[in-house]
Amino acid sequence: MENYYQKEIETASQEQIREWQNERLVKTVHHVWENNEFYRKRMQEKGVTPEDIKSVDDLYKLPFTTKDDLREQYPYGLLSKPLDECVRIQSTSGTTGRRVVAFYTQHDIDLWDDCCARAIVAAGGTKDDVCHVSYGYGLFTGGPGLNGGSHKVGCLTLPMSSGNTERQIQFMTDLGSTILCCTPSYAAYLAESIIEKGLRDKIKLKAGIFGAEAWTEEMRQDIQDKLGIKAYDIYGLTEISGPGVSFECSEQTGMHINEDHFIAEIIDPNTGEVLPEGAKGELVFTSITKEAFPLLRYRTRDICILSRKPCSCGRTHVKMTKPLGRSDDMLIVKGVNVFPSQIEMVLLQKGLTSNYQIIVDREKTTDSIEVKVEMTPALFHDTMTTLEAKEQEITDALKSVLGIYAKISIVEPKSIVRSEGKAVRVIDKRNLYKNN
Ligand code: DLL
Repeated sequence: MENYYQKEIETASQEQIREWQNERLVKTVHHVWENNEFYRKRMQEKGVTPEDIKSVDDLYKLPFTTKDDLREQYPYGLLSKPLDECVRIQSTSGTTGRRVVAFYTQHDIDLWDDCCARAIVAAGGTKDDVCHVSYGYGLFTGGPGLNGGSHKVGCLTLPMSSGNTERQIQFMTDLGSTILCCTPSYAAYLAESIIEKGLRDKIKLKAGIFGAEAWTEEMRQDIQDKLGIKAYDIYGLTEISGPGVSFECSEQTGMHINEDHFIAEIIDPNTGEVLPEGAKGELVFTSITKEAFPLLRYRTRDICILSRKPCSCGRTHVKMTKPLGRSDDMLIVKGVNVFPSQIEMVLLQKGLTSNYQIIVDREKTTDSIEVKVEMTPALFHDTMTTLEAKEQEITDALKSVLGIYAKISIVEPKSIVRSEGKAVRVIDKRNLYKNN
């Protein structure tokens, strides 16, 4: 326990954690009530005032916040601090018209960095490590989050960002990277490339901090074996700050949620009812230390289970399972959040119908997405455009909306199987949630 980054906080008693949460929740509720019209109205609609919230026991009285709220309030509607006190914006991956932006004061960045630093320390990181950050930098939170955490731990930080695998491996061998931070699929790709190049003996990696997308235990084992490291999961979402909302410790049996900053609840996604510990349901977070962009009861759509079983690492903060699925239809393809509705919008704009199917697959370590859509009579009679040209036009339009390449196949009318119930729009062959 020598190198604990914030030991007093991470191993605090349940009573102490509750005390922090009670006090910070009350403060946050007053803060949004006084500084954010959206929240004030929402609370008034529910007949709640800040005086009704005295402790975590009153949390259920507060309204939920959803991704749609964030989209509708884009860009400034959920800001709870004057813009001139904010120093950073980050955004979810994707898309025109559906962007979600999050704002940070310097205080918010400091706390986010702390959360990521805890994750690095839990993976065995110290100031003597070389922390190789291959999450994307920019609007995506992965790069900036782990970068900040690595600085706090005092590691030598390599801000590699994603891509350019040759250069990644060269720096990794030349500079002796010891901790790798990236998506699990990129880690698997890097591992394969390292082995193919015969460089396995030249790397000094000891740990990996992998998240931002679902991955299975088999994938963990495979990466661990190939790279000779211990692979740790890390979870987070842009709306709540980014990576580091929760992270794995040496036990590798779920991720500790930073409960001094976030209150977690599990709800029934259909009724909104709060479920007891151990029940499977949708994870909801209330951020209790953020200034610029605090969220009340934010519905993550991630399906999880919480556990307060004592952990051998000594940390007392509640653990969440890996996400076991989603309560909406969001896909994560090549690390990018994709909603089928975005694809449908493009198809309809291009004169096609909603008879389409999205097939997501993973060839070794690379995700692919194919959209099959039925030809319409109008398209059929348009002798001026070839099928290939139309496919290309839709591919380009999808690329600009999704930010990733999707293969388009225009197929015969009525060739996509009709469903008697809900249409099966998405076939995800990756089975990423299968053994979680
Ligand atoms: O993915 C933040 C992040 C960056 C987390 C780097 C970990 C490492 P978003 O792009 O907003 O933020 O996507 C958030 O990704 O609601 C989950 O569905 C999914 N997700 C994140 N981490 C994990 C994980 C970042 N460890 C959405 N396992 C979340 C499974 C994850 N899914």
